[in-house]
Amino acid sequence: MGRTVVEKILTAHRVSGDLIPGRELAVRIDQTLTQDATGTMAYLQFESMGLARAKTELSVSYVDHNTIQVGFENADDHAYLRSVAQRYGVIYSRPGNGICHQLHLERFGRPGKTLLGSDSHTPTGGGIGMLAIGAGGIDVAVALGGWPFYLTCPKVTLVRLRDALRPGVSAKDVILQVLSVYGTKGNVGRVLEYGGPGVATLDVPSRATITNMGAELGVTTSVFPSDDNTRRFLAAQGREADWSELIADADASYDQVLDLDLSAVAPMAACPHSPGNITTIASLAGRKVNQVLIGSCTNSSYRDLKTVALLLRGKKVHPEVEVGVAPGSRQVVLMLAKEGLLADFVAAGVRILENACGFCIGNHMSPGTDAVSLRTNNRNFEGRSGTASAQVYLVSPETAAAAALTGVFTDPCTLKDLPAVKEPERYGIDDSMFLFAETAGKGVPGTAIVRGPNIGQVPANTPLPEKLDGVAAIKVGDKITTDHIMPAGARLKYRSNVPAYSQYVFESVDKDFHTRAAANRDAGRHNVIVAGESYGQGSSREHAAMCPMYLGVKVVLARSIERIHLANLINFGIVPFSFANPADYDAIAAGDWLAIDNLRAVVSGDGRAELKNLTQGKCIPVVATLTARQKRLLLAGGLLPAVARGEA
Ligand code: MIC
Ligand code: SF4
Repeated sequence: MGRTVVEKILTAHRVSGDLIPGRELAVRIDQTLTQDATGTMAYLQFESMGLARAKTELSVSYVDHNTIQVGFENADDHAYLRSVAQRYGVIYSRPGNGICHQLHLERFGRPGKTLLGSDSHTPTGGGIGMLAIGAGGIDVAVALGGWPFYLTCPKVTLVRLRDALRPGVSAKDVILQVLSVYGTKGNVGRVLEYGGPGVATLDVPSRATITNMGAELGVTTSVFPSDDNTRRFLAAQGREADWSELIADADASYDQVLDLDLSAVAPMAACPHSPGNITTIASLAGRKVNQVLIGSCTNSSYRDLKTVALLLRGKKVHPEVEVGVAPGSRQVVLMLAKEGLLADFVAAGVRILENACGFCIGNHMSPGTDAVSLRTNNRNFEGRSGTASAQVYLVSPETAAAAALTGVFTDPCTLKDLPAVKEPERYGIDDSMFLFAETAGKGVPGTAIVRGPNIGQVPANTPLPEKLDGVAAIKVGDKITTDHIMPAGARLKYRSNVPAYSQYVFESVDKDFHTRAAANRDAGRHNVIVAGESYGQGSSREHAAMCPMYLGVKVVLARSIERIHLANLINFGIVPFSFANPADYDAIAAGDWLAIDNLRAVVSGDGRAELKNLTQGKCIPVVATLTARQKRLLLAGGLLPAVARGEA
C-alpha cells in the first residue's frame, strides 16, 4: 500500500513504537529551533543534563520575541543565549536578523527532515516538506541532547486542493477557510497533508503561511509535498543541494479527505477573539478600522510585503488609520530596500517596525481602547494585543492593505491593479547575523556562559506525592489559552526567572491566583486547576506548566486539554485528568477541598480515580490516559528528574 508524505517521514525517523494512529511513537529529530522567550529555559534545562554539545544535525537559537529591551532583562537573556550557543554548537541568530520561522524556512529548512521547535508555529517548516512540530522547551532540550521525541502517531487528513486562487485572495484566506471547517478544537492527534493539483499553484512562502497557521487548529502539524516549487525556492535561496522530492504515493490512503476549490476561496477574517471565528470580508465591508498591522511569522515574506508595497505605491494610508509593517527577516528588509519598496511604505505613511515578533506578541503597538485592529498574524486571543477591549481581526496582507487605504473593511478583490508577485530568481542572501555556523554541532568547549541577574534557575520538582490533598485553586471555563495562563507582552521579560514570572499566572483571569496558590503551597496543600474544554490552547510556552508547578499545582482537571500543553504538564509533573462524565465539571466550585487517596497508584495503574470533593461530599470519577513513558515522567516529578534518573 502506498504511503503519505507524513508516513514517509515518520518511517524514516522512527526509533521505536508503531506507525498506528493513536499509539506512542518515538522519532529521531534532525533539527531544532528555539526562540528567546522559550529558549533561555530550554538551554538552562539542556545545561542541567551535563552534556558536552548539541547532538542534532542542526540547531538554531533565534532571538525575535523580546527585542524591545526596556530594562536590562532582555539584553541579559540575549547574552546568555549567545554564549550557550557558542559553547554547545548551536547556531545563534542575532536580534535584528528576523523571526525564527521565516528565517528557518529561508536558510535551514530541508524537505524530508524532522524539526522540533520550542514554538507552536514551528509547523511553518511544513511549507517546505518538513515534519515540523512545536513542543515545550524541555522537549527541545532533550532532542538537542540526541534523545528521540515522543508523540502520538497522528491520523492524516488530506486537504485536496484544486484550481487556483483568484487575484486578491491569498494563502491566509485558505487557512482561514480550513479553520472555518475544522475550528480550533477537537483536532488533536491529526496532521493535515496538502495535496491535489492546486498545490502546484502555491509557492513555498504561501504554503508556509498555511502550515504556520495550521497551529491554530490544534493539529500536530501540517505538511506540503516537496516538488518543483520547493526546488525553485531552495535554488533561489542558493540551497538547491538541500532539495529532494517528497510526494505521496498515488495509492496512499488517508483517514479523511477535505476537498478545497482554491478558485472558490473568498477573502476571510478571523473575528474577535478566536482564530476559529471566521467570516468573509464581504460581510464586514464598510466597518471602520483604526489600526492595520502587517507582519508576524504568518505573513511577512518578501511575497507578502511586496504585494502590500505595490498596493500602496503612490497612495497614502487613510488619515484615521495607524498602519505598521514588520518584515519577517533581514533578507526581506534588504530586498524591499534595494527595490525601493521600503520607500513606497514610508511615502504612503506606514510605520516601519522592527523585523521581529513585536506587535504579534503584544510587545508594542497596542491598539487604543475598543479599537478595531486588522492584523496579518495568527492569534487574536482576548488581550493578546496588550489592550483588553481591542477588537482584533486576522486577515490577509491584501485585505490589510485595502483597509489601510480606505479606513474601512474592504474586499481586496474590488481593488484595481492587483499585483501578482513572482518568486525572485535569487533572494538576497546574507548570513552574517547567524553566528557560530562553523562550530555548529561541535561547540567551543570552555566558552564562559554569561549569566546576568535575570537568568534564574530551572525550578526543581519533587516526585509525585502518594495522595492528592488539594484545593480547587481556580475554576475556569472553555478555551483557556496559554496567553490567559501565562501572559506575554510586557511580562515576557521574566521568562528566564520563574519565581518572578510566577507572580503573573492567570493575571488576566484572576489577579489573586498567585497569592492564593502560593499560600496553599506554603501550607502544604496541593493546588488543582479546574477547567472546561480545550484547556491550554495556543502557544507552546512551557511556563504555562512550569510556573503553576512552582506554585504547587499537582493536578489539572479539565473537560479536555490541548496537545502541546498536555505534554508540557506531564513534563513538569502535573497530572492531566479529565472528567469521566463531562457534566461533573459542575460538581466542583473554586475553593472546594479535593482529595485522591492513591494518586501514585492511579498514575502507575489505569489512570482511573475517584476524586473526592470533600466540601460538597461528592465522588467524581476522573481519568488520565497515559502511556508507560508518561507514567514514569509523572511519578518522577517530570521530564528533567526522569532524565537525571535515566528513566526518560
Ligand atoms: C506565541 O505566538 O504565542 C509565541 C510567543 O510565539 C509562543 C511561544 C512563547 O510563548 O514563547 C508560541 O507560539 O509557542
Ligand atoms: Fe512570533 Fe507571533 Fe510568530 Fe509567535 S506567532 S513566533 S509571537 S511572530
